[in-house]
Amino acid sequence: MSKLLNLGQAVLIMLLLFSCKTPTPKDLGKEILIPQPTNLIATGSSFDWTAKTKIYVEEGREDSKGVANYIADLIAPATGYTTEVVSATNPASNKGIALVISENESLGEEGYKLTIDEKRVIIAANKAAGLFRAVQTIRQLLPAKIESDSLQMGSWEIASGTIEDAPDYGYRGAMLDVVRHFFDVTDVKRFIDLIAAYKMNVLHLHLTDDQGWRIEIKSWPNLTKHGGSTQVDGGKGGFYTQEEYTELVKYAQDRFITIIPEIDMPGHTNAALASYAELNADGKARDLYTGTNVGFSTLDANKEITYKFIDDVIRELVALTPGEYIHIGGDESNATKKKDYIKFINRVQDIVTKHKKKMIGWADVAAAELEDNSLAQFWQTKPKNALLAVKQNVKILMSPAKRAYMDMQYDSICPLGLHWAGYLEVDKAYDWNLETNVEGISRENIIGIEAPLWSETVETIDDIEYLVFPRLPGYAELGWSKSENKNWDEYKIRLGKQKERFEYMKINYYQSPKIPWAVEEVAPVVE
Ligand code: TNX
Repeated sequence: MSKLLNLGQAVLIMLLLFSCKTPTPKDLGKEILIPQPTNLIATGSSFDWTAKTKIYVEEGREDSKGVANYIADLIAPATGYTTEVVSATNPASNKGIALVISENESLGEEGYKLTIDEKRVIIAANKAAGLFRAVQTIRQLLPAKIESDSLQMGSWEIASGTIEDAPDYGYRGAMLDVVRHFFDVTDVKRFIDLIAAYKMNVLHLHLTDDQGWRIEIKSWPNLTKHGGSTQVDGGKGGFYTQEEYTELVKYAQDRFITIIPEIDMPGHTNAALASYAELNADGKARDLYTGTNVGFSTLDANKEITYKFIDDVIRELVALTPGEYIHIGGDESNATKKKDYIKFINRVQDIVTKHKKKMIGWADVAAAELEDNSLAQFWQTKPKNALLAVKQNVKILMSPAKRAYMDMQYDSICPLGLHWAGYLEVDKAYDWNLETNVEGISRENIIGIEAPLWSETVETIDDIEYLVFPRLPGYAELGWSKSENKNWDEYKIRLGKQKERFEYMKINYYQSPKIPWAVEEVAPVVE
């Protein structure tokens, strides 16, 4: 049997190697891309990625080489190709694929220019992050079966033309709650891969809450030892060692994604309060908590040990965090007196600043005196707190629960999720603009978009995928593409044509009845 398979594979590879054909006419304008790029010109032909195609990078550019290896590895299982990555003084002078850092400032941090003809694919960007985003476009220009993890019959043609593209917003993220249910390193890497495919650049990890503490803090070991030992409904919980967390940070970095860690406080702290008696106002350790209520726990704003504890936690976390932000939560501190809450947030902001990071908090933190470079994350159904933040000249991260909470059920029969902010079908999740969502919060106040996934009802990676897909590509587009180019009736057709891609990627997606699910049109093959 295995001999037979080997023979079959060998024949397939021979066919692919020796098939020599004239370029297939293809219309770049008809290709399905999410997010929609800024500018696209089609030239009616195609580039054929064959077993002989090489990827050229500029000599000494390890970052470009990393991107080249990433796409070479990504296409390997389906094509059977081992695409060679070659360093060259002038990559674009060779036939094949060239990655070029052009230092063209107008392309910004993540913009790119793709020039595709019959002989070359030239990917130019100002920074390696732009090359990586461009490679996601290339991925979507290849047939859907490129996503398969087993050998597929080619060919692997990319429609010709040019694409010039750059994101509208610099912050495009998703949040994963790894507390209510714990997700291991493998699951989080899968989540990172999925958001990377749609050009997102931030993963916010909600690492601590009432039900668990999920990041090792060496100076306070009981946080994970005891505080990490359970989860919602009493499962065994879990946590990341600092080494595992570093591995995640690196995995994300290789995909030009920044991990923003969140330590939620002063509320949502039962796991810490259960781990260390001295953190409680009455000096008594709390019991572990496996329910889903919110708003009952609080650190004591009036005890010095509280700030010593936070300083240690932030110091250790900062050492693991290359990104510029630390998220300090600050939501639903219903058990904290208002004056204590304000004092607490002000002091925690000072601690974050002392460790040379900027603070993000859920918009509730706007009750305190925020620094100009802090961020407030808008989530509530009413924008009162977010407007208070704007008054303080603080930028807003848009995550309105009614539109952007991926843990909201799609409809009343959805087997997973909550509905306190309403049901959230795919159309409602897409059909809004960041700039017009709240009166008084406009373009200049907004840093970007983040779609959170809370995990009270979410237990497995399949559950994650069901709630995240197909809403997430829409959030990615809301952050990337200019709002004047957005239109639900047009978008839903593009989304529907992702069906095969989702299936080859083995994504457990929700087959929303709002979407005209369809297979991709196969381009005519000219012999
Ligand atoms: C509100 S959003 C919360 C979370 C819950 C979520 C469930 C926010 C800042 N707090 O603690 O998990 O609702 O949707």
